[in-house]
Amino acid sequence: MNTTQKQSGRTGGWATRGWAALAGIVSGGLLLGVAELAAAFIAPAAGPLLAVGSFVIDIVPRWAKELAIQLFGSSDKLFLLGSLGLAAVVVAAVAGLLELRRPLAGRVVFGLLAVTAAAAAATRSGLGLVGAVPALLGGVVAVIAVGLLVGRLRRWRSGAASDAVATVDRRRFLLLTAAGAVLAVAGGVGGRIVSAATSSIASVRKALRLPAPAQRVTVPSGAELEVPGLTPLFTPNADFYRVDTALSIPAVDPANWRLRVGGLVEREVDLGFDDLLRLGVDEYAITLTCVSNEVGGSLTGTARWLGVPVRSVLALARPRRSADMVLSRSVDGFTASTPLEALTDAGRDAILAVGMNGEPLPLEHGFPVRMVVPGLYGYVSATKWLSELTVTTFAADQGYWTSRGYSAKAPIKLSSRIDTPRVDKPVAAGRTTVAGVAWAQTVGIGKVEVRIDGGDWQQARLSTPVNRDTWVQWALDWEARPGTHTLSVRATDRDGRLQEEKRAPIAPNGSTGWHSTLVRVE
Ligand SMILES: Nc1nc2c(c(=O)[nH]1)N[C@H]1C(S)=C(S)[C@@H](COP(=O)(O)O)O[C@H]1N2
Ligand SMILES: [Mo]
Repeated sequence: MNTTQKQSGRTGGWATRGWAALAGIVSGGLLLGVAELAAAFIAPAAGPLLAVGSFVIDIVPRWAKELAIQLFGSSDKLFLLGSLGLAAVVVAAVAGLLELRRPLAGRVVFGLLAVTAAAAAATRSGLGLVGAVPALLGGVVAVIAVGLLVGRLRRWRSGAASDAVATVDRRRFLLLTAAGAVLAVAGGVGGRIVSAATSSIASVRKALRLPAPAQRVTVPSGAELEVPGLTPLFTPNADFYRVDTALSIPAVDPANWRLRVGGLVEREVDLGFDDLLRLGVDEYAITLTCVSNEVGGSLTGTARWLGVPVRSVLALARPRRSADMVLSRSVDGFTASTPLEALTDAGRDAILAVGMNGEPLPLEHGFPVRMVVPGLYGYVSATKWLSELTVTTFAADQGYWTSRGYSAKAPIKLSSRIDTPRVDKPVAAGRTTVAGVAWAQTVGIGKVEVRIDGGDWQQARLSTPVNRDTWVQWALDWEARPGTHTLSVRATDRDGRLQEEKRAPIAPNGSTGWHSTLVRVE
């Protein structure tokens, strides 16, 4: 074999391209690894994956977000990060190939990637220019790495005057690539370890002692029907649905937490965590519901919230007459528009919650302070990681989801759901119990009816309601005959209004329709 053959056969060959792609992937790994490590010391949100991910969440169209929630539920963010990671691998491989074809081309790609991620981090994380540092550092390392690795590769595959020299170049390329890969992984893992060690918020939360409520929720007897498969009256924190746009959970230390109340007020107010608690904490049972909950869906849950009435805080600021809305803001930029009267009405328990089911709020549910307003969908009321209340008007301002096509005002719609039996679990013929939950926050459930196949509507028995803001459980005994049956449910609230039968999608202000399910009896 002579040298010229070797040259054309090698640099253009598939093997060479494979090595170049690998060099690109290792360089991309170095970009991420170095940036994540640097971000661990600065702020987790400044890591390129999270920064670009947050940016994507804010710009993707509504249907894509809905689809993601529908397909992946609470794992929607894992899916997003996975897709981004996959895309990063592909782009990095292409950058390696480009660098092989034309020196500098791959370096330019990594430079552009780093600048994009840096811009996303600077604008998204609220960190400003500091947020750009990790991605830029990672970018510099990746640019150097891809130049070096592909340079070596080119020498190995083409320049060799003799096989001995080729062997040396080959060894150098492989060694450098392996070293790069090890460094990339070490950077990523190191970043994780450092951020776990420095994110002490979990331990701050654990150590936090909240005051005992002056008034506790009293649970009447008969509030819980004992039916296997039925949703419990209070949803354990670990099972409580989670919906938010936050890729990394904001870390807010109650010691540094401030709530600023401003806008159309007589007096601006700035409260710390203890100031808030001094206004008086009580316990409230409230069923929270997401606008994205489909008919029969599970994006709803009930907790005993420990909190302070929002009206106590607003009373300090004294809203002006001209105001009709409060825009609550989270440290992560999310906002919700809530009618002012829903927050000042003494008959409605709108609260700033600090506790959930006997514990401080879990980090993912808004630690240390969130809003909870009975009767309004979460996106217009339940701001987590709360930082600011701006008293304003619906004419002047709008919340996060309103600018993305959802209604500015969104009361929760009267609804009911069958929990058992389920379509995927056949039941034995004979006496069985159909059961589920129904909710009409602020009004209360008056009646729940069940229809089996084409039969008459039969009235179900109801659990004793805790209050008008929580769901009730319902149950109906049924003599099940073998075969396939259709069960349907509908509720009527305490004002005598029947649940809407007509199907409506979740956008722009919540689904409607009676829940039905198929059951196999054997
Ligand atoms: N900061 C922040 N708060 C938020 C959201 C969010 O995306 N960011 N989502 C809202 C929505 S749409 C709902 S339904 C509730 C869900 O609260 P949970 O996750 O505690 O169940 O939080 C609300 N508060
Ligand atoms: Mo929601």
